[in-house]
Amino acid sequence: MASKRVVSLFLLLLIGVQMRGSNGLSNFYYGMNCPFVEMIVRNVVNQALQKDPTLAAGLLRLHFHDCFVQGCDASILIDASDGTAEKDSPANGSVRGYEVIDQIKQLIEARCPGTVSCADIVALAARDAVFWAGGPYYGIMTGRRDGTRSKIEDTRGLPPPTLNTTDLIKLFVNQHGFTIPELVALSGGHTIGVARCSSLKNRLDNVDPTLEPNFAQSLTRTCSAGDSTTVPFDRTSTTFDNVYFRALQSSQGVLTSDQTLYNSPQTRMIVDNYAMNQAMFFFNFQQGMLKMGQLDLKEGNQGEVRLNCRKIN
Ligand code: HEM
Ligand SMILES: *[C@@H]1O[C@H](CO)[C@@H](O)[C@H](O)[C@H]1NC(C)=O
Ligand SMILES: CC(=O)N[C@H]1CO[C@H](CO)[C@@H](O)[C@@H]1O
Repeated sequence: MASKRVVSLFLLLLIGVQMRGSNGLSNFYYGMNCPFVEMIVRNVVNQALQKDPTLAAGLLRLHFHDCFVQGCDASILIDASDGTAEKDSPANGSVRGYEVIDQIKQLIEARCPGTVSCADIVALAARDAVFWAGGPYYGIMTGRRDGTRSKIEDTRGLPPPTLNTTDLIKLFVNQHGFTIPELVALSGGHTIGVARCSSLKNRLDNVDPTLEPNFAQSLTRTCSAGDSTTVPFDRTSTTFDNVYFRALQSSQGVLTSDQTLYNSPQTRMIVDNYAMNQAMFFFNFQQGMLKMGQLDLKEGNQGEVRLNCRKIN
């Protein structure tokens, strides 16, 4: 049995090396023409996070927002002088980490010009950020192409914080093909980072009965300082762990879309499982991230490899 598994693992690896999937991704995509790409990304991410550990959350969210709008094509990085790009949407307010991506891109362009897409850099940086914060490490395929469209109106596809489980399932499962355990695990991305009070206002104006009363009071006190005040998603907001799910169990989820996962019959048991078993959370998070990193990729030679991540060539 064991040897059979080893053989099939080996075969899978071989296939991965030699074939590009139908979506154009492969392992070792840059193996010949930019072999140091993963090392460069890791070094810059590690340095940036050593200076500012809260940026791990920024880099993870950047990848999520990129992939959910027009696929993983780095469209979120585009600057528009007239304020009509994806990043100008209120839904993108507070997205962070753009400078880290710029820095990585610069170093990579110096070594292998015009070779590595910004979309791949975003995916690799998110992976390394999760690992740096204590989360799982997973190998990802590369070969994404950068998009040439970035429009504020496309951000409709991003979930607002007020969604309930029914609507989250519509978006993640019906629309994007994730499983329900993957939806819950990906929401666990909120194990790192913060939300601005504007994102949880809906729960404080008329206090949401699914909020633990003392926690509600403390949020109200914090948020009296203004809409842009931030609150951590859980009490270990720079560590990637399963404390987020324990917070949900004690009605201390920050967003409506967080707490709903514990309060709905379709997802409650999954939250309980992840709260008890961090390895199970990590495994499903990793599966979810692999899927997310391959959403709606450009086919064949569509798109481009952007030279400056903020500008279409
Ligand atoms: C399930 C639906 C989701 C909703 C409704 C949602 C919504 C939000 C909102 C409202 C914020 C706070 C923004 C602010 O107030 O500044 C936020 C932050 C964040 N989200 Fe999500 N999100 C979702 C899924 C995800 C997924 C799938 C990931 C990644 C796997 C993710 C990663 C993050 C991270 C890391 C932060 C913190 C960012 C920081 O500290 O700068 N979210 N999310
Ligand atoms: C979820 O929210 C939608 C509106 O956004 C509402 O129509 C639906 O009834 C809600 N579902 C549950 C189970 O509360
Ligand atoms: C990073 C960035 O450009 N964020 C923008 C997101 O949208 C808000 C509201 O439109 C802008 O004020 C931010 O500058």
